[in-house]
Amino acid sequence: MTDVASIQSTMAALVAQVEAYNYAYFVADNPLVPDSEYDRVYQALVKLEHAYPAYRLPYSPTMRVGGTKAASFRPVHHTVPMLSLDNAFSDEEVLAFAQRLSERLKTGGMDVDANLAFAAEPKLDGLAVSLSYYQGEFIQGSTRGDGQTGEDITANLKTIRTIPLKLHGAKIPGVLEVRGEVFMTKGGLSALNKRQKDIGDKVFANPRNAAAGSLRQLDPEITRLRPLQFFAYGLGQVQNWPMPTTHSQVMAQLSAWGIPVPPISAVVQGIAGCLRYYYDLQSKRDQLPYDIDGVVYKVDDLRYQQALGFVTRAPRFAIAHKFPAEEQLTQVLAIDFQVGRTGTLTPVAHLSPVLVGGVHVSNATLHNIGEARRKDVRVSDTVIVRRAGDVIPEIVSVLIDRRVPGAPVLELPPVCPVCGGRVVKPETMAAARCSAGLSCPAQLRESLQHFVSRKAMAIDGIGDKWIEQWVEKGLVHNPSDFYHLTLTSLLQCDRMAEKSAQNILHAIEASKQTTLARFLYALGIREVGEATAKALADHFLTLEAILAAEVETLQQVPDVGPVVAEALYLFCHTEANLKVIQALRAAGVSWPRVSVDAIGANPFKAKTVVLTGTLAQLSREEAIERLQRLGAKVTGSVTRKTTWVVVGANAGSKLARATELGIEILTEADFLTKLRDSEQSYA
Ligand code: 5U1
Repeated sequence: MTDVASIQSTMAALVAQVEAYNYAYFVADNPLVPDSEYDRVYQALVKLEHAYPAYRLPYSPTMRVGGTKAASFRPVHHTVPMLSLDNAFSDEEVLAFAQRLSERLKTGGMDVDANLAFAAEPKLDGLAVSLSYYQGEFIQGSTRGDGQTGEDITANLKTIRTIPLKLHGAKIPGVLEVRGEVFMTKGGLSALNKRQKDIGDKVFANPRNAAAGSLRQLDPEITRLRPLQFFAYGLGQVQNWPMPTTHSQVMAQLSAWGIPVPPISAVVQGIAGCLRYYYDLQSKRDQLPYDIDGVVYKVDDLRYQQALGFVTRAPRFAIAHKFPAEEQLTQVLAIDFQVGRTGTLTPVAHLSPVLVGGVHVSNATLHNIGEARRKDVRVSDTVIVRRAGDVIPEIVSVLIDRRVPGAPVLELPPVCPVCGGRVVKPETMAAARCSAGLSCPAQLRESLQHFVSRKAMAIDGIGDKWIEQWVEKGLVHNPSDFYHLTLTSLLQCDRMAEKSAQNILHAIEASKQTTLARFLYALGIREVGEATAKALADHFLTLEAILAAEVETLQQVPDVGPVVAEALYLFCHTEANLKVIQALRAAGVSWPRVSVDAIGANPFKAKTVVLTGTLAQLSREEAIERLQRLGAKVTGSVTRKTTWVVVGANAGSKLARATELGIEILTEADFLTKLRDSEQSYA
């Protein structure tokens, strides 16, 4: 082989290798090699191309970067127009579509039965593009534009690594135009928005805007940094290719050549099959990594497609069955602040009612004052409201150009809107809080609801309505007052029957026997959720020990960091809280006390242990199981919170780390003695 031939063949082999790695990583989601190997091969290609630029292949993956900045986008004429789709918004409209199809086919002499096959596909919420391949090489890419003329965005499309620059496989047509959608995954969008926020740039309201904004960049270097993806949905111009007989076969062939197609497409039978596909995908919609706004049904048989033809801008053989929109425009009627259990002020926008994703929405959360100000939502604004899955409706963004001049900026109320208490907002926090504690009726109501809830004191039969009445009538000022309710006081309440009152009193009485973890959780201490309450109870064993602990001591508990420790310390050193605790205990709330003997006998309880090296007398699994039975937490890395590091043969870096941090080290013999002693007296 001549030198030139050898350079060219090495270059072609490197190109093929990098593209194979790209395909496996980006399309098949199944990486073939670690990143370091990818980088090595890629750099070898870059080096060779740098040394011999004349032999650089036009479809080399290095051509995905470094496109020059354009002054504008050139127009591109679509020889085969890029159509759009008719929409159906209900099952009835889909049935009418099917009816039209079969009538038209019958008139044309084709008698189709009710089980006509349809290709069913997700309808992605992105931007339609056309990719032109000549002899298998990607030569041009364009937007849809008005369907007849689009814009040349070749350089930008080349940066999308799932779009093959060269098709692989057999019988590739001389001319092939692939139509499809460029989109951004939900994860890609949130990562991009985080980056945008960090650099103070504008964030995108949805994946569609993000995809469109990214593709219409004059500088491909910007597009390259955007996490764009592509799925094909059909063909434009094709030359020198024996067409398969169905759309699904076309899609399978595109996939075989390396073009990404949606993995959740299916061939279904009749309209019943279409609707089943629709409802199935609708129920999985939230779990998909990308946004879809409906599904598309296409008559699968290409002869039927041909016979059905087109109306002005849409094919007769296909229809988009849209999901109920998850975003709608509406108007902000008012914004008020709701006060939560721990005093947090949450701005809530009251909206002109709209149907979003099939549900009536008239309120949306603005999360906190920081977020409301970032979005700059004002009363009278026209806003995009969004509801996805079970999530509380939220305002995505404001249509600034529709703002009424002079609409006032949202201000934090100077005092709590419920109790008039002082409102505080530390500079570093996004949320503001009412500082009045339980003397604020809103915080009191929420705290009482929390106190009686299932995972806290589990007092059955006390609904929000009763709590509201008791607070209003002054029967309950803090959780300990539940334990002083009497039949007489309960019967003063509207619509309280004697039987219900007795049931409530019975449930209150039964709740007195509880556990330390439940009691701690029920107190509603800021930052102390159910798991933290359990960890605290396991670690300290007694309430007195928790109340007496310093911030540093509290932080020895697994998963308790400085923020939780500070909040807990503050709670334990606030007079009003101590009084409530005292009153609860005086009313008879109690839990089994752990005897001092038991504490002494079980040194492993709530301790964090790391095992390192090989133990001779018991397997690692057995050691972990026995430790966990004694209430220890076994972790994989040595930190300041580790109590003991058990060292077997050939211990390595963990032993060194333990020594560095001054953590107590147990030999296997020490460990076994301690373990057996504990098991005898405790397990
Ligand atoms: N999945 C899918 N989306 N989509 C959009 N298929 C599909 N087909 C389209 C369009 C505009 O048009 C062809 C039927 C021409």
